Amino acid sequence: MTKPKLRVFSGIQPTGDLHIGNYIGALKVWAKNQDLYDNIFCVVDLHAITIPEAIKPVDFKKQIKQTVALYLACGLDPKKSAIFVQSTVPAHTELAWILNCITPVSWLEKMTQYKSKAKNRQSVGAGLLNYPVLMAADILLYQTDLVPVGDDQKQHVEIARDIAKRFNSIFGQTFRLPRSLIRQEGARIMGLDDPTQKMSKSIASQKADHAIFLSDRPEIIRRKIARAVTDNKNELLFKKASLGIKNLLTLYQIFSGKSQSVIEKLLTDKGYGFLKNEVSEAIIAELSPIQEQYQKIVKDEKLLQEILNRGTKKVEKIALKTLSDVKKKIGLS
Ligand code: AQP
Repeated sequence: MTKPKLRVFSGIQPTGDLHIGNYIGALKVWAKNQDLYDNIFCVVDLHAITIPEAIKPVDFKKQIKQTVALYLACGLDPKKSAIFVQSTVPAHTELAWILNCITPVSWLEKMTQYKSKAKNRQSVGAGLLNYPVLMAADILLYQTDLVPVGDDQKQHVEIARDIAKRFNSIFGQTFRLPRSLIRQEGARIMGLDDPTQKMSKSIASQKADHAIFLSDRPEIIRRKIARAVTDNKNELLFKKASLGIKNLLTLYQIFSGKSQSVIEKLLTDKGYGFLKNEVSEAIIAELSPIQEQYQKIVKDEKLLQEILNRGTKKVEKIALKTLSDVKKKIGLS
């Protein structure tokens, strides 16, 4: 008998144009591994409203469709992966409430992303603090084995596992314990303008040269890479390079598909200008077909809606089964 495939669940917030960090840390891994796993991919719209300024009723629907179109353009195949929007399956919020009741606030206050997003805000919504509990509900609802994410989300997968363990130990075995699936190279792509900061949508919305978006035209990509932070050492070895150069080398490795040793040989006696040119062209070569596909798919609203409806229908059954087990365990049904 063949062993059932491990279940994979992951999601991205529809908070605007996606950048190459989202692509490398999440989308590229999702698409590449589709044949290996039983895949569920979500557009996590309820997470996107944890920053209240991000709620724009008109834009939001459009951004959800654009995110789904990007999923498809990056290679997600609806025959191999269920794709749906988080808020269309109410079991996510219902389970999140139950998990909220067993999660110590002290665990949530320790989350790095909460601390950095809450910093410098006059008022912090409870949703921002509870974000990891909703993410735990997303993951646990589908009895997920693996969560492919960038390195910044590792702590949130760990807390989902801790919440599952806590629930199981109080009420008896209910949830499978999830693990993160994080790539070795490129798990944390850094900002081009500041390689001490993770490349992020929120910084990119304020700083023009911070990130490369999946929709950027070739000339914009070349300009952003040309302006990326370097140094005056001309050190092009992966182990010795400064943060900005290491980031460019990593981008080159991922987008060219070449190994580190081949890249180091190729860059012998070359300068940063040469590296930047190679990086730009490698990114353009990979993003151009994705952009072409995206332009075709995004116009087909009917197809996008059909894919989402099918995805919702498929995952709903799994979600309702888990929720029903949980309710029985705690005496709610
Ligand atoms: N810089 C990055 N390098 C590698 N992976 C990354 N991810 C995000 N930034 C990088 C991964 O992309 C997925 C998208 O997650 P999200 O939409 O929930 O956004 P996020 O993690 O909060 O990161 P963003 O897109 O940069 O948004 P903001 O500005 O809100 O922080 C996740 O798998 C994430 O790990």
